[in-house]
Amino acid sequence: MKLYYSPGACSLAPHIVMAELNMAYEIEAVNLKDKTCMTGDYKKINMKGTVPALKMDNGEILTEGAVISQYLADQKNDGSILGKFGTTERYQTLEWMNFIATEIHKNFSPLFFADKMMTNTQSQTDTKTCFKTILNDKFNFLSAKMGNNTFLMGNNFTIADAYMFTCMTWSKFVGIDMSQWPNLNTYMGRVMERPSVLRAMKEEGLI
Ligand SMILES: N[C@@H](CCC(=O)N[C@@H](CS)C(=O)NCC(=O)O)C(=O)O
Repeated sequence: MKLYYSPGACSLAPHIVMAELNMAYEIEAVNLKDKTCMTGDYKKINMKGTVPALKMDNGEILTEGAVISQYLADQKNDGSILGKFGTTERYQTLEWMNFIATEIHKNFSPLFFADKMMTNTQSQTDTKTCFKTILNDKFNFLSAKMGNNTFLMGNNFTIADAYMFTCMTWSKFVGIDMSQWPNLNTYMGRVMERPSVLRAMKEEGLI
């Protein structure tokens, strides 16, 4: 299978999942500015023009990162990074995935887009302040909920950790200081040490 990605974008999460599961995979970079990839017009692969997209072994394309990670975990189906069908653990992991997609990931996006989408500098500043405040709230919740847990689901690394870690790496680009939540800072360091995370980050040229 092949993952279409942009370095450091949300596509890093399924990339980590593929590495974690030791799958056979290829990756292809997408230029998100002009929506091109090695094979030409990326919109012919994913009409949405966003990453990630996964070309599955049957040639079909799957989009939406949270679902791609779920699909990848189900290929292995050993319950290691996503609980098996019917278990509470599975739905609690998916609960995290939904939270990250809707409450973390998408509240980062305006921090990247504000300068491009608005010409008025005061509007840019106000927009960024608004979304940073929202994210601060989410990280306060996350910090309290996690306490000293090793990973989001306790002792086991799951697809939700791959996604949460990916979003957290964006904090340094938008001026959110993660050191104000020492347990989250430690968590990021712990995830970063995983061989799968290092491998995926190296393959994207991030380290
Ligand atoms: N709903 C999609 C959103 C993916 C998304 O926002 N991808 C960003 C990178 S993190 C992107 O491709 N942005 C380029 C654009 O919106 O033009 C998902 O969860 O996979």
